[in-house]
Amino acid sequence: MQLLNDEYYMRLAIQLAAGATGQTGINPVVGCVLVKEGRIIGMGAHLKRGTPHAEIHALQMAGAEAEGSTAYVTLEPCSHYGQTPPCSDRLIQEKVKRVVVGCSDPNPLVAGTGIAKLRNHGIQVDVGLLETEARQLNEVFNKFIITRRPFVTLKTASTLDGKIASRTGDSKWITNAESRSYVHTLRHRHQSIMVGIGTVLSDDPLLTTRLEVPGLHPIRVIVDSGLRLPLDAKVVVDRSIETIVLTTEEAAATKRDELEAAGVTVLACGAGPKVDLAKAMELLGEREISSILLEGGGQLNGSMLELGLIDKLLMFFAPKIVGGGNQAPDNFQFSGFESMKDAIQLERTQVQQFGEDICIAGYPLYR
Ligand code: AOF
Ligand code: ZN
Repeated sequence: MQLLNDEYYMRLAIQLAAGATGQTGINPVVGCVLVKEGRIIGMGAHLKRGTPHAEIHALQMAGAEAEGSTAYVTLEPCSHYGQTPPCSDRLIQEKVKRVVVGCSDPNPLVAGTGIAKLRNHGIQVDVGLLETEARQLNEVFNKFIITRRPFVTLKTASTLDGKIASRTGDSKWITNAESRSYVHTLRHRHQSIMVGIGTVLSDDPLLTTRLEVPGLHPIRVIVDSGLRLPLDAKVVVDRSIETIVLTTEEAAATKRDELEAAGVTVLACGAGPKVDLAKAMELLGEREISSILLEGGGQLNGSMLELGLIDKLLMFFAPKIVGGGNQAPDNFQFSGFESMKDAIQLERTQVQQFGEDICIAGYPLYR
């Protein structure tokens, strides 16, 4: 049983924010709970970029009751004019008495100025309640707002011996139905999904979100140095969401024109012969893609890891062993390290089970 205290309301605000993960684009998810005299008088979450912030929804619900209340907000109230006016001004205007903040806003346009403004108007501001949880909600936003580069989450699905197919190429299915449906939730939560051309040629996937209830489709990003993408591939023919092909400046202009005529966006990343993946991150960032779910094959996974472009790993393991040596592809293909001490280490690891499958999450530490 949870105690009725500051933490109780902040947890509620965190839940409200978390529920909107995946639908705010490059904006953070934020939750707000307004409390007065032992009662919740307003609740809100930021639901979509360009629409009101969490605090505004909560204040709207509270109406005149907001005067003298306490606001629990997962993120520092903003102080700038973006697509919407500053929340700190509105909290001051509505005469809120105290504001409890989960974590400060890393956006250079805010970065402490929202908190300072509230304090300058005599509002008590307590910062850092459930800070780790509040910050974790926005790991994508926290990176993007500073670097303008997408946060990349690698998802793999392999046998316990790290194989993503048998030696004959069979891969249906490795993980169980529960794991696979969670992957569709992950697709909903990411702005884009990235695979290599090898995956498209061998599986002809659709790469959309298929769940029990409708979800959002991620923008499809295909890494295809030689523009081998067939015009009749599902990712070209299906128009439910944009498809972006990452290629190089030396790719054949005629194929490029054909793909563009079919509605595909083609981006040249470097001179070639291989796609410059770091440049690709820059170009996707410029298009306001802040999150990528990487579902690559071993080659793309290996290259992305080697370049230090993966921010988080979610590795699903089915409790089976298929063997096959070099003929059966691995999770990662790259030249690797001579010494174990140089291996890429994950930190903040977590384990989750999906039936008999195991998912290991962690953040790679690059030296
Ligand atoms: C808040 N509450 O619910 C959110 C905040 O273009 P705008 O007006 O939507 O502003 C976006 C910025 O505002 C975003 O980058 C982040 O710094 C902050 N988001 N702030 O007080 C909210 N979503
Ligand atoms: Zn705001």
